[in-house]
Amino acid sequence: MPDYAQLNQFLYEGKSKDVQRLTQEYIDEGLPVDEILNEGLIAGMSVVGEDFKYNILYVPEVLIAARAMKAGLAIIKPLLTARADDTSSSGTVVMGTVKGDLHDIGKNLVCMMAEGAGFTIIDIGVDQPYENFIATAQEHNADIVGMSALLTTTMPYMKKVVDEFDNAGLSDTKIAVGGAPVSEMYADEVGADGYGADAPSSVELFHKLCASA
Ligand code: B1M
Repeated sequence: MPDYAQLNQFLYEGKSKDVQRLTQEYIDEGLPVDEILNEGLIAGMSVVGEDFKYNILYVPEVLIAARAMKAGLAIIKPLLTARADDTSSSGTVVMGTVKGDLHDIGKNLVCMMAEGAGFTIIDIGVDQPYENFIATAQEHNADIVGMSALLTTTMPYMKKVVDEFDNAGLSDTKIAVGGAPVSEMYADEVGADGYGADAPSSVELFHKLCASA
């Protein structure tokens, strides 16, 4: 395994072009994509998160680092979304970040991996009210609705969405939740059908939820 410190550092400094170049170099060298993702990109973003927490970094720097993260993910995306068998869909998933919340890197990663696993993904983006989750799920006859929240102030909105699905008579639609402050226990508390800790486990969860539908 190479020393991913250089990639971590480029991400921390928000150097998008260097992040893209080095990510591509690692792919060309044949390094495992999940290793580049976890050790290079996600680990770099964790340091950003820590320094943000302790006011060593501020919103503008974090935004630039997030842009660099997205630049790296764009290089990896084709490898994550390439399907082994693209003839049939494993199921349809509507994914979005809840109202009031603008974080989308983790959600996007879940979308990419689920797409690679054969799911049809309808990504409705960030800051989404329950009405959009419901309307999109109905329009696409979704098997699963996945919600992301990164803020302790926005995670309670997940319960609102679950409740509104029930009120609309759509309790058959499986609801999955995730995001850094969310836990299995919280998922139970809001009445969701499952919790995804990270992108790979979310894909496993989607398979399980579709099988139990
Ligand atoms: Co913000 N931010 N941020 N931020 N930000 C956090 C979340 C924070 C923990 C930072 C900190 O203090 N250490 C903190 C929240 C504290 C809290 O709520 N208790 C915080 C704050 C406070 C804020 C603002 C309020 C700051 C301000 O304005 N003063 C503000 C809020 C804006 C808003 O949303 N209304 C804000 C803004 C921003 C930026 C815009 C600058 C930027 C987001 C850019 C973007 O997403 N396009 C940003 C970032 C980048 C972060 C951190 C540093 C990194 C998040 C990230 O992308 N991680 C974050 C620190 C942290 O999380 N430690 C932080 C990498 C990503 C791969 O991981 O998103 O956890 P994650 O996703 C994982 C899993 O959680 C899971 O799978 C993913 C892949 O493994 N997952 C799911 C995620 N969603 C899922 C959905 C599923 C399943 C699994 O559905 C089924």
